[in-house]
Amino acid sequence: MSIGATSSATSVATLLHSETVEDDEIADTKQELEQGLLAQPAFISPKYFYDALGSVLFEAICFLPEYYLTRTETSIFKCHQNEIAHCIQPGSTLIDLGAGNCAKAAQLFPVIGPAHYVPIDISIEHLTDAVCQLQQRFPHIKMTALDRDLSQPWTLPAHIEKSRRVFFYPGSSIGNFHPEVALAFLKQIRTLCANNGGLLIGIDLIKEHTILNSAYNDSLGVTAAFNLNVLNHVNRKLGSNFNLDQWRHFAWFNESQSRVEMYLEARTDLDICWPGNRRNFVKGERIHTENSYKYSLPSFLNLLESVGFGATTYWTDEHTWYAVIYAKVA
Ligand code: AVI
Repeated sequence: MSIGATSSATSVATLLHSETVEDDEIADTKQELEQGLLAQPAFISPKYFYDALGSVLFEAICFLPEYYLTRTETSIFKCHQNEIAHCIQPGSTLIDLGAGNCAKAAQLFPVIGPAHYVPIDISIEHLTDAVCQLQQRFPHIKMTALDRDLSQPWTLPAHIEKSRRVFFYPGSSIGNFHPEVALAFLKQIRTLCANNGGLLIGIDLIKEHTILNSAYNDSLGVTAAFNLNVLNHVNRKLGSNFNLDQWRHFAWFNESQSRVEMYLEARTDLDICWPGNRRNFVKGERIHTENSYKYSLPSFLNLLESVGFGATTYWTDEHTWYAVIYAKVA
């Protein structure tokens, strides 16, 4: 009886604590969105692309003929799987950063044979479903799903093995960080690798501008839908009154910054309101939603070296549009 009383008191305390944490998270999100919308020029963090619909739209983008990144990376993994397996010995802890539906890592399981798989993503619902299915296909691999916002400082729980950690960061997601943030991110991974780990990473390379521009302006308009959908997500989080019909998708390769920039452009003068605030946009004014940096292979290898990765092995496709790199701790 007294045990019951104690545990129910504990569970009420736990519930109240988690409700407070949730309230804090909601307040932080609102503050972050409001700050971006009131900034000059306005911006929305690309992490808000990935609500349930946004995650599905991104999966569709990966199948588009113009979006060469995914299929090129997949073909590099396929062509060079033996060499990749040679770099990553079996029995490692594979930490999948921004795992999504876990499909990319799952393709590598038979090749690199991890002992422990640790997928990390901002959207835990999406991740938990994927991990449950994966666990049935690979019952011998221990799996631990973690929710983390990789655009904020993050850590790994103490129970994740320190030795032989292999971080997996495919899809050129590093390109969505400003280079200074990318550097800090790589430094953190280097620290978490301890002394016998590594990083398997995919990066999109600088190439002809027409190819880059069409990858982010596909003819079916899926990237436009992905970009516009962020406004639905913002409306739900902030209580704002964005109407998607009043905005258009805009993306271009900014050569001087070596990045594809995505924006939402107001089709007309607009008054956007949300509880406690508002902002006017004039026709043609833009909200910046994403940067996708493109690197040269030497500059990215230098970056890896500068944060303390030693031997790097890399593989590219026949056009040198994309690179997969395995960087070992020095
Ligand atoms: C997730 N990330 C690497 C994609 C990219 O290419 O920057 C997101 C994306 N944005 C538009 N299309 C795809």
